[in-house]
Amino acid sequence: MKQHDTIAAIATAPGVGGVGIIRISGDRALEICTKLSNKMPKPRLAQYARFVHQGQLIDEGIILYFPNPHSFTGEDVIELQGHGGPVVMNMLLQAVIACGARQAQAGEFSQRAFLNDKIDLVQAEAIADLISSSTEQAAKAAQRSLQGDFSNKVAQILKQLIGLRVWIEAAIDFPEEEIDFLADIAQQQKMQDLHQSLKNLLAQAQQGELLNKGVMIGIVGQPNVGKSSLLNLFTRNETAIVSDIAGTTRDVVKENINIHGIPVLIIDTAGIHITEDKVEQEGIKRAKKILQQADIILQVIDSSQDTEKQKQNLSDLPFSKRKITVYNKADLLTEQQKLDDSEIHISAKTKQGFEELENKILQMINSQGDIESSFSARSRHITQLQKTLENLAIAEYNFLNNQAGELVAEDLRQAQEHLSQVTGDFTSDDLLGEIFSSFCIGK
Ligand SMILES: Nc1nc2c(ncn2[C@@H]2O[C@H](COP(=O)(O)OP(=O)(O)OP(=O)(O)O)[C@@H](O)[C@H]2O)c(=O)[nH]1
Ligand SMILES: [Mg+2]
Repeated sequence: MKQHDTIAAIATAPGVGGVGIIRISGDRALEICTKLSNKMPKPRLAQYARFVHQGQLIDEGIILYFPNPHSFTGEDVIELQGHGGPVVMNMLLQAVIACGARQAQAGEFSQRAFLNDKIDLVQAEAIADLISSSTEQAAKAAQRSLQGDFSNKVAQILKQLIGLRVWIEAAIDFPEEEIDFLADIAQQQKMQDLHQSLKNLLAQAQQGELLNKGVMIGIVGQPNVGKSSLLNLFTRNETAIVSDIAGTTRDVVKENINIHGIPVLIIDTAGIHITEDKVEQEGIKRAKKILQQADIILQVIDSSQDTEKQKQNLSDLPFSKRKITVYNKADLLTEQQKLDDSEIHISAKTKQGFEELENKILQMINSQGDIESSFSARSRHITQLQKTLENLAIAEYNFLNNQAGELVAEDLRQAQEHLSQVTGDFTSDDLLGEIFSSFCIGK
């Protein structure tokens, strides 16, 4: 799909830097560059130039020219590298606009790369995720998506799905052949394999989404059990006030950390108990809200007090999410009770058990195996994969129960449509607008 206007933006981060880059993409990129530099740039060669507009020297720097289709956007692309000051960059951008370009919108370069088939939607989103990744692991995962790890898996499943559709459609179109669905064990097996591959991909994508957006961990428990002390262990700082007065923490305390490269938002909350204090009541209300939003809950128990009673007091809470019960103050115990897998003894005071707790959290996040090979994903992808799986499950049910071929075919068709939306083969303009508007300008 060809875009006819030429777009331009400052591609480097706002602020002061050694070098600043203006990126121009479109049919008029070369003409604009020649007007400003009085030079005819050579493809893929760095060339020194003076950037002059209306007789005024704006800056001097380097020109890079990437002729279509071998450029990021697939169009003619020019990069003007000048001095990285916001004023000079802005003057240069205004001159580029005066010569015939228009200011690019957020994500418009990537959108053009997508529309010109240089990248698919998953890869375009991976670019934004790579730029905004907050840990090394997240950046590596985004890079793997950008290199096509996720897209290739989708393409593989799509191929399996299309193979099945072809067979079913043929069975419908040529009824005289009397293809008996149930009798065809090979097709049954293919359907089951497809189902399994899709389930695996969904699990990997869910993992990738966690790595991309980060994990929210909420610390909850009764007052004085050591929640804030635990938060401070995670942040390796005195982030929250710790005291022996019950009800010290009254508000939600949030901090961004990373656990072995996984971005984590860790949240300390007010101790949950029955109180007349209005401020504490509000704090408890907020703590309960965190319970519903967090991906993982650390339920902290003071092991030097009546542990059963504490658990009982917390039992009304909506712990629907993954939960680890943390028996804190283990240093005060002479004997430790035996615990199951989702429980752990620690001491926020001596740090005993803390590493084990971090590992438990990692296991919980990394239930799909190797973080080193996971790719980044977004909730949009998860939704589409889930919808694909739903349609496939219905198709499989109808297939195994020897229902009309048309029924199976329709669900397989819908499954294919949902799956194609992941990489953007079938995507509405509205959705594209929504996706690319979250990008930064110049990308
Ligand atoms: N011996 C021992 N004391 C601890 C441990 N963890 C916390 N404490 C003490 O327990 C008291 C309460 O700790 P906090 O971290 O403020 O507890 P909290 O759960 O945040 O309390 P609220 O904010 O009031 O709900 C403080 O005096 C801490 O020093 C531990 O592992 N061992
Ligand atoms: Mg506290």
